[in-house]
Amino acid sequence: MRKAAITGSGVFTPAQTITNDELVAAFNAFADTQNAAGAEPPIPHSSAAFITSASGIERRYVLDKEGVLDPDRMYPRLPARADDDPSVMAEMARDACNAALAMAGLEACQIQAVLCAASNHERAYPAIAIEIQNLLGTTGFAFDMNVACSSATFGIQAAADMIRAGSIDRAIVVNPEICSAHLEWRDRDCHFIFGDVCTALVLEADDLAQGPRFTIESTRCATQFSNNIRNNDGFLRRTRDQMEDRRDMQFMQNGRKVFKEVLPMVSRHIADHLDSEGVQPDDLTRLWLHQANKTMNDFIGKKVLGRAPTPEEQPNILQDHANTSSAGSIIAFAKHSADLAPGDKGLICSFGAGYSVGSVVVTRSGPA
Ligand code: CO8
Repeated sequence: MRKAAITGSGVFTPAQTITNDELVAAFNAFADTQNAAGAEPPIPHSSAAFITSASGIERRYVLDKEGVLDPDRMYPRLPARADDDPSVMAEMARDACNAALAMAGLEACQIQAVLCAASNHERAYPAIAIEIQNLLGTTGFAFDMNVACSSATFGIQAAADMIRAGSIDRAIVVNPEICSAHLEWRDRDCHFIFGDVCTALVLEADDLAQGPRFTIESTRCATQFSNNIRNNDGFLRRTRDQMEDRRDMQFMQNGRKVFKEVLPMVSRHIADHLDSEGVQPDDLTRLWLHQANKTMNDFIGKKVLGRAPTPEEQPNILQDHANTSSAGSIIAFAKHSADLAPGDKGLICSFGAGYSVGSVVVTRSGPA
């Protein structure tokens, strides 16, 4: 069967960053105001030391720092776009896609499908992906898809399947994540978790690609229902009697349960995937894991390899980006894959809400 390969990657990062200290100062100012006004129960202070030790996150990129850090607002300010202007997500995507196309040495008109795979979409229709198609000048078709944090790997499987089946030769899978707009920055339990970013991958039929590439050997996706990561926002919102700011319309999670339940699911998923492909854990030069929590990644890496992975074998980027939902494992891949030699194998794996888990086994191929 025809194979697909990843021939280009691109990352768009917003210009502004928020450190843990800045974030905690804003949160504590908010808590002090609420407590002075008689908040019941009182809101405890957040702590930068807790954030770093519980998650490994040190800072995050955001589209609008000022709105998030304003204790009277604690929400990004992103001005509305006119109907004829590109959406924020499509603009982020254009930058990431152009970088991926340049790396692949392709023109946009050679791409026949754009999959915008992300946790949230700026509008329901006419699809962010079709807007991206229009901005870039790609041909064929485009569509949006959402599998929360696993959107990118599920998108890779969908695009690779189309290439393997022969319906297209080339696709872009793009993951614009504006997590700052869907995070409750006033919730101490999760206010530190997310950041904004966009990643893009160019996928091509392996037999058409000339340059260095990552041949996709195999993909595997799985879902298993859980309520532990949830948001209830959606098009029925204005039909509800209670219209004001409802906490459940933002990101909600039971982080401890997620931690406990997702770890065995992901470790087992990766082990089964490698086993069915006849790949030994020691055959892997690199693991590009979802970037939610450093302890979680340490655990999964150890379970998969049977020993603690080195930072080179399993690079983390969450200290600089925080959790960027579907984009996390792709940032790790984009930033830490250029040094692999022909024949080296690696595994991209994402996991999150659903629960969902997606894994992609790749081999570095083409010229050195
Ligand atoms: N500062 C100081 N102390 C704190 C803070 C804080 N900010 N927050 C909690 N604490 C305290 C608690 O009060 C508690 O105190 P005590 O022991 O006295 O009761 C103590 O710290 C421990 O609290 P937790 O049990 O909540 O802390 P954990 O050790 O579990 O760490 C984490 C919290 C870091 C959230 C951890 O549970 C975690 O990372 N879990 C996994 C989360 C995960 O992977 N989620 C994936 C979600 S992402 C996804 O799927 C995509 C969704 C779509 C994206 C949408 C965009 C917004």
